[in-house]
Amino acid sequence: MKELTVALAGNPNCGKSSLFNALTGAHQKVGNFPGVTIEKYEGHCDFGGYRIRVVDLPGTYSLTPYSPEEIVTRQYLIEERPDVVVNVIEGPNLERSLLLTTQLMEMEVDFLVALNMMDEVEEQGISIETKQLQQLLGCHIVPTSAKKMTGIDALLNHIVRVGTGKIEIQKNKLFFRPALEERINEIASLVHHEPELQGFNSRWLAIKLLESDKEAYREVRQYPVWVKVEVVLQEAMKEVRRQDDSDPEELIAEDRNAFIRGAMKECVRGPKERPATMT
Ligand code: GDP
Ligand code: K
Repeated sequence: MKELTVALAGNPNCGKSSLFNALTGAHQKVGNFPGVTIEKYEGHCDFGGYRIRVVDLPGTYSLTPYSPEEIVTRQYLIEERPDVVVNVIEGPNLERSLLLTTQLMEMEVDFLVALNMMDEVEEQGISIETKQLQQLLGCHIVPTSAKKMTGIDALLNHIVRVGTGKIEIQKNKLFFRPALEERINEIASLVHHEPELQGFNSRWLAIKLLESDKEAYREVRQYPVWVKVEVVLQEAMKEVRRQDDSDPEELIAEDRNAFIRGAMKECVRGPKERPATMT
């Protein structure tokens, strides 16, 4: 049987384990991620002629390299390259969830969104324009409830279609303000031509360097291209300090948040206000 590898990524308490259980049932085992004591849950199920191997990544809000959970998740995505990443999102907490989503967009992984806790979304009278949100994120969105066990087959169906290339992923880019874009492009084209860095998405690496991401620094510093990259980074820092009294890292975070707020404004209504309770 042909195999597909799927990784579940999402915030803590988004319902990842519940969804993992719903997808893999009794076919599970637990181990550890290499070098750390974080448990690695793996399981599988057969669907549509494929054996789908599911890995439950640790819960994270972001992909900066500052907590073991974030490091493990990021390394897994870069090194293991699963066929499909399922970004599990907490429907009632969409805004907070989208920070991780923007970072998956930046990594340009093949992902789709499981919009989980749809039962709660309905209960709270929240309406989410999934079509519109799909357009903005450039990925498919499958509404699920791991609690009510709804949307599970639709999710499996999408996993197979994305994993086998039957659904094209748009891979929308998240664009930053022009001054940053210019620097991102400069750095990306430098690292793109460094043979030792071919395994990385150069735009992503450029964004990380501008964010002063220490893992990205450690990676790029090893190679001759660093001399040129460092010059651009220093110019960028100086320029941003002079013009905005800020640093690139902060502006990147601001632009990401602006994208998220825009998406919320366009796609989400509610929750419905409940009648005030008499006291
Ligand atoms: P994880 O930390 O992402 O693995 O999240 P869990 O699977 O442990 O779920 C966190 C909490 O959310 C638990 O209390 C689950 O029962 C609950 N939960 C998970 N999925 C859903 C869902 O679709 N709807 C509702 N209402 N609750 C859910
Ligand atoms: K949990």
